[in-house]
Parts: sequence; structure tokens; C-alpha cells
Amino acid sequence: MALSSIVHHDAPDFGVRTPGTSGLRRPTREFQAPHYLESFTAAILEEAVPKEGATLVLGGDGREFCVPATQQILRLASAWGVERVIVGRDGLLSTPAASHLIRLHHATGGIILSASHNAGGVDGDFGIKYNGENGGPAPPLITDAIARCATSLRRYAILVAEDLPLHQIGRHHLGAMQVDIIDPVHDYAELMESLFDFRAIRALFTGGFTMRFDAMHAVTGPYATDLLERRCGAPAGTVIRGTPLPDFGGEHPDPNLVHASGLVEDVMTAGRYDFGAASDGDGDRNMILGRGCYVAPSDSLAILAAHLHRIPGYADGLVGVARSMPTSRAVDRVAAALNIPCYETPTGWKFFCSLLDAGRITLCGEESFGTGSDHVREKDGLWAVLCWLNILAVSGQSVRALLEAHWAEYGRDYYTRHDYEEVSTSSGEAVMHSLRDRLGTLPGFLVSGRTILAADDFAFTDPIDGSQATAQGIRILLSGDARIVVRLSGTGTRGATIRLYLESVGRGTPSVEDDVQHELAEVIRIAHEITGIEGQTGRSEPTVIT
Ligand code: G16
Repeated sequence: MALSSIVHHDAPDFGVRTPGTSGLRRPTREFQAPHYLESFTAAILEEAVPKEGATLVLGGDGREFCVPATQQILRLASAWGVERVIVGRDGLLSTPAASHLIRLHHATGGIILSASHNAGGVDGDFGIKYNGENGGPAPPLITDAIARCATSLRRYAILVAEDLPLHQIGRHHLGAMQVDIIDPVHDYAELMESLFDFRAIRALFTGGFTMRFDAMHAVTGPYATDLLERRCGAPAGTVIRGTPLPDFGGEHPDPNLVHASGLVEDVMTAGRYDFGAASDGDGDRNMILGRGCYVAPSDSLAILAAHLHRIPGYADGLVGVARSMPTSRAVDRVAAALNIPCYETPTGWKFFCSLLDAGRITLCGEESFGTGSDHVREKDGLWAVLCWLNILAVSGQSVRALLEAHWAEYGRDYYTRHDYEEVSTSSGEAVMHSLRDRLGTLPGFLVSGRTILAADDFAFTDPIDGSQATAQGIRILLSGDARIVVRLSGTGTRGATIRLYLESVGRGTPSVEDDVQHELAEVIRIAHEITGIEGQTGRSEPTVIT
């Protein structure tokens, strides 16, 4: 197509648009405003994509606005001079699959359209994020530059062209740019097949093992159906809510005890299946359930660390592990027993990526239902589910038996997260400011029979490149091996969300029947006393407890 088909548009001033923990997430309607998506994408291209010879991967989780956004981004990429874009059919790509494709094709990077676990639809959220050539979320240096550029950019170029038939796999052209529309599942499924013992998993299902996977009407439906039902032989119907819908069926695609309550009822409460799992909007999170039990993400990470060598792709063992700061310290004890390093990083997958790139860690995970390894540079929901299936298959144990054996050997970290969603930004900040002001005075303080041993605002220096991240959340260590962490969410889009993380290492013989909230009642009380959340926010109860 001739150069004359590129037009330039003026972009209004949308104010500061700083990508958060995981890209720019805003209400869908905001993204649909004329020039909003376009000018932000232009800023991404300007700051992260060379004008010549670039290959990009493009896809999203299928939420409202994904398809028109994909078409617009293709026109913008063509006008920018991108040589080739690899797009998932219908604009679909899970986040881990996009990460894999970037690495597989040695692409310049990728643009992922998702607001992850946030609700979708016209009244929900939309999001966009840029991943670099390693397949991982762009580092702060790039996201800050994108934010600055997006704030000041007043003009962008776009190709005038018809929509591409996104449902048609094959090679297309848009101006001088080549567009390859591919099956979003195939390459990712092949990667999984290279890591796991599918024969053992198949035998597990043949032996009558039962499972439900809740795709929550989000992107993992087609991936899970191919992997679990077709490649691993699970009976048809194992994957539920498997069709991606623009509004996720009106539900919140967040795999936790609250938003996946149907699955929780079936597997955990009623014990109808041996195993249950769910993933989120873009397929990077996971929740694991066993008959009558729930596996807290921090425990899942520790158990995977202890058993990963039993999976073919990890037969050489682990070089190191990492967890985000608010994740419980359960994995630290496994790492100590394995005599491998354990890194503590701020919340956000990008902090793991430099350790993964440098070959310092094999496995990493977060309390926020994220687990992953060096196979991609994103957390990976279905990968975690396959890890569990593979371990269950080769160990012959149930989820409950694995959990209880793990706790008997390493001790149990009772753990809960209390979220105060959509409080006013000022009250969220007030809670943090007031804690920061008092940090120095807290150690030595006696609260409800426990002594505060240490308190700090978590700061991190990347051991590879020396970059620093400060003010990453307040850590309060209490006597009796208990810990309180407080931070503001980086992914909310309305007001502020305060996250209160509470944990205590248990004594005795831990069982899946233990009431975690009861075990932690005293630590919860102390957290309220120290943080003053109720007084600052007027909320006496959290919105979500996981
Ligand atoms: C994103 C990041 C995760 C992080 C999570 C935290 O997850 O990728 O690394 O743990 O946000 O969210 P918050 O700041 O709200 O606690 P996702 O799944 O939303 O992309």
C-alpha cells in the first residue's frame, strides 16, 4: 500500500498514563474514547519498537474491545514500519502463550491486550502491556519512558485500511507489513508437551482420576481443552466455562475462593472431584484445589519446589527459586533443604525476569495465584495445573496427602490475604503514610502479647543489573514466626485497594481441616491495631478474603 494511505491524527491530552504492575489498565469505556488506545500504542511503538525490521507478537484475552483494538494496533504498527506481526486467530493469545511466541520467533517484543483478572465487558476493564524480546513484561525503564511519551504525545500516524479477517489463519499484508495469523494454541501446547510426562497424566485419567478445570469464560478455554481433553485424555466436559466471552459471562475472571465459588463448592466443599483448577482472564494465574482442600498459592510454590525434579522438563533439579515479598516464606525452607538460593523480590513478574534471564532461578511464584518457571517469562496458569497433574500422577498421592506430608516435613505457614477494594485513594495512601511515619518506632513494641521484631518498607536491589525498587510494601515481623505485610495494589482501576497479608508458621500436626482465619485471628487483630485500617477507611471488613 502506498505511503499516502498513512494519515496523522491529533491526540487530546489524556493526562498521565503510567502503566502499573502489569501494563496500563483502565475502564473499557476510557480505552474506547477516540485516540486513547491509539496514542498509548503509538507511545509504545515510539519507545520500544525500532522503525525498521521489527517483528511483534500481538494478542489478547478476548475481552470486550480486544478485536477492534487488535485491528487498530495492526494499522498503527504498519504505519510505524513494523515488518511482521504474529497474531493469534481472532486476536486471542494467552499471556504465557504470547511470551512463548516472542521467544520462539526471536521477536522484538509483543503487545498483550488484557486486564488480567479484572472484570471485562463495556463496564469492566481493558488493558495493554508491552513485553520485550525476552518474552517478559517491559522493565520500569521502558514503561516509564512509555508513560512520559504517552503523556506528551500529541500526534500519531496510522494506516488507512480495511479490517483484516482475524479468523483466517494464514499470511496477510497490511501496507508493507506482513501479518501472520496463527493458531493461538499449537506452539504453546507443543511446549507443554516437551516439559511434562503426558503419558503418566493420561494413565492417571484412564485410572479414573476426576478433574474439573474452570476456564471462567476467559482465554484458557481452548488451551485447556486441547491440553487436558485432547492431549492428556481427560474426559470431554472436564473443562467448564471453556468458551471465551467478551464479558466473561458477566463474571470476574479471577481464580480465587470467591470468584470461582462454583468450582470450590464442587471440589472442595462437596468433594465431587479429585482435583480442581482454574485460571484467570489472560491465563497466567492458577488456583489449585483437591478433594476437600484448597492449596494456597504460597504452599503450591513450596510444594512445586520440592517435587519439580519429578517432571521430565525439570529432571536436572532447580538452580534457585524466587518469591515475591508478600508470598509466604514456605518456599524458603524448601530452598534451604535443597541448598539452593531463594530470592525475595517486589510484587510484579518483571522482577523475576532478570533472575530467569541470568539463569539464577528455575521456579518462581507469588501469593496472587501466579507460578512459573524458566520456560517463558510470564507466570503460567496451565503450566502450574500440568505440574500438579504430573506430580499427582508420578507420586500416586492425593492433593491432601501431598499437602499434609509437605507440612509435616517443612511446617505450615497459615496464610491469608485480606483485600479492601475500592477504598478512596486518599484513605489508601493515608494508611501507608501513617505506617511509614511510624516504622522506626514499631520494633520492640508489644501488641496483644506479641513483640514487633522488625518493621521496614521493602526495598530491592536487582542482583543482576543493580537497579533499585523502593517503597514496595510494609513488612512487620512479629515474635512467634508471624508476619504482616501491607501494600497498595498496582492493578486496581477504581480508587485504591489495600492488601493486608497475614501469616504465621504453625506448630503441631497441620491438617487441611484447620481453620486458617481462626489460626490467624490474633495476627489479624494485631494488624488492625497497627495499621488503623478501620479508622482510615471506615471499613470494618475486607471485601475479599483469600
Ligand atoms: C500482576 C502481576 C503480578 C502481581 C499482580 C499483583 O498480575 O503480573 O506479578 O503479583 O499483578 O497485583 P496487585 O498489585 O494488585 O497486588 P496480573 O495477573 O494482574 O497480571
